[in-house]
Amino acid sequence: ALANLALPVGTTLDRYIMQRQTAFPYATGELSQLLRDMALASKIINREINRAGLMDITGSAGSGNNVQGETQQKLDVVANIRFIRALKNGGEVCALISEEDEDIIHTGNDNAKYVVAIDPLDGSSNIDVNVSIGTIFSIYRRITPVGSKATLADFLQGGDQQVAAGYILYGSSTILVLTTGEGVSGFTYDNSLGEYILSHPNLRQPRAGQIFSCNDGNEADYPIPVQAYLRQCKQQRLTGRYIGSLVADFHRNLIKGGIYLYPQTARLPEGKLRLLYECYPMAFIAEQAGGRACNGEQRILAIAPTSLHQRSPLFIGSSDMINQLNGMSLNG
Ligand code: AHM
Ligand code: MG
Repeated sequence: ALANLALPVGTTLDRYIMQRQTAFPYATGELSQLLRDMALASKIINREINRAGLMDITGSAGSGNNVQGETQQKLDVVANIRFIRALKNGGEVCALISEEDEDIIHTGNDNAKYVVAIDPLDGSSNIDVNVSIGTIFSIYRRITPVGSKATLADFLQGGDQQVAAGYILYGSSTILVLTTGEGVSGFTYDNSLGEYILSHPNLRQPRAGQIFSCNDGNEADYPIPVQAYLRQCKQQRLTGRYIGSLVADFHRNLIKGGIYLYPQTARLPEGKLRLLYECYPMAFIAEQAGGRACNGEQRILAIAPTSLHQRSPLFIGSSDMINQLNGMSLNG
């Protein structure tokens, strides 16, 4: 079953997905097609992002480059429209939820088996200033009968039920990081080929690292044990790095080793990040890479969800660092 991990660097995402599918003789290819649809949508977003500076400052240039009939849109709205369209056209998704939409979006493909939760363009404060942003997605097999309309229950299965999750980081290069529950692989986008190429097979997060990432301006609001942990990081002269794009901060810490913290604050008593399309998918990837993710009390993936857009505190990254933070919480 781990055949996919043996694929060499340089393999295209398409071939990787194909190979994976043949490793599962009963797979029908629908998840494979869905992953391809996600990749295609992300290429379109990548194109839009790279043009953003030319499009009248991320708004519309009214040049016909915009999503049809949707001029004067911000990039995050454009990304949302693109992903929804790609998943509708792809046919493998019966419904999705998005950070940009209050309610469940039904694609009309009631015979499809999968539902998707997505943050189409995360790190919105960075869009206008040319700093890295990302897309985050999470995929479930529906639990309602095929042929019926998907319901809330399909989205509130809990993080441990995800069949796949991934993110795309639009950074100094564009990379797609993916898990289907058998480890984590990273595919760097080759612009000239229009292909994602396997560049980071079997990604493993270092057990510890030198980096802590949080919005230090909020420190006085953090729970006392978190403050104590941060004090320790600073006493040990760890490096503070915070981009303000979860995908970029997570990705750096995944590669180099580190911890990302978004605790509850006075202004945001549940934390800021959204459980279904930010915390769950990142937690799935972290655990699959040997890292950990918790909310200060339990594993993120074990949290029982109650609503589509609920928030959660998030502590995620290198296992030893999360363990140490949890130890401080226990000792108060
Ligand atoms: P967004 O979904 O509105 O972009 O907010 C999510 C982002 C994360 O990417 C990032 O880690 C966090 O918000 C930064 O928040 P803050 O500016 O409070 O530090
Ligand atoms: Mg977001």
